[in-house]
Amino acid sequence: MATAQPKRSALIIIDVQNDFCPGGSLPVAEGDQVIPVINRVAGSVPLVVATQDWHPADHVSFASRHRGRSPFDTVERGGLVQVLWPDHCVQGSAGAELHPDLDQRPFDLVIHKGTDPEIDSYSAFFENDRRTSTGLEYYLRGLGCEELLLAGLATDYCVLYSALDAVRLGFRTTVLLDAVRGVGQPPGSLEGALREMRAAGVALRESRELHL
Ligand code: VGL
Ligand code: ZN
Repeated sequence: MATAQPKRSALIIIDVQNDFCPGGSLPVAEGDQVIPVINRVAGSVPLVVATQDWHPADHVSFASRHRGRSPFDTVERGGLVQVLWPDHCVQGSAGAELHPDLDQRPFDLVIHKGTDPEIDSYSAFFENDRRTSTGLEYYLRGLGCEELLLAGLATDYCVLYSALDAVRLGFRTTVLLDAVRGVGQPPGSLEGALREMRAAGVALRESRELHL
């Protein structure tokens, strides 16, 4: 279905929340440095979607829920490897709020993900079973969107999973390298993520290379 005036491209802003920025509970180095780049790009794209990691206090991804485990350990849950994290982005907490410097005025939609206590959800499109939809695919397609720009946190987790799902769903997908930062845990995950995205057909570009 196409609308009368399709909004062919969208910016997807992943998890630019206080807990992922310096001072937060799961800080990404230089996480806040993506904000000015994102604010600039968001003003020139017809459709802007932001995601918020939005976990219940007893979420399965929190190391605190697993006796004897520490953040960055891994456990297996229902056939999926789950990295354990410090408590972060608890629903309604200050850490879960979008960073105050992020300009929310151009946002068309905000999606909450990771709300099921028993499964993590890195991708903006699917929970980590890669099947349970957030609905974002239908929203974008319904508005005639074919091309996605991805930005935000973290390169090696939520941006990676979102980008891989986006190409799998058939969107032309670009990750804006100056508008993402990574966790870098385990060591090498950042380089691995870039390699995986490139191999899957995700374009990796600096924002100044865009023709907006
Ligand atoms: C993320 C770890 C846990 C992310 C979310 O936004 O990349 N990483 N939850
Ligand atoms: Zn999370």
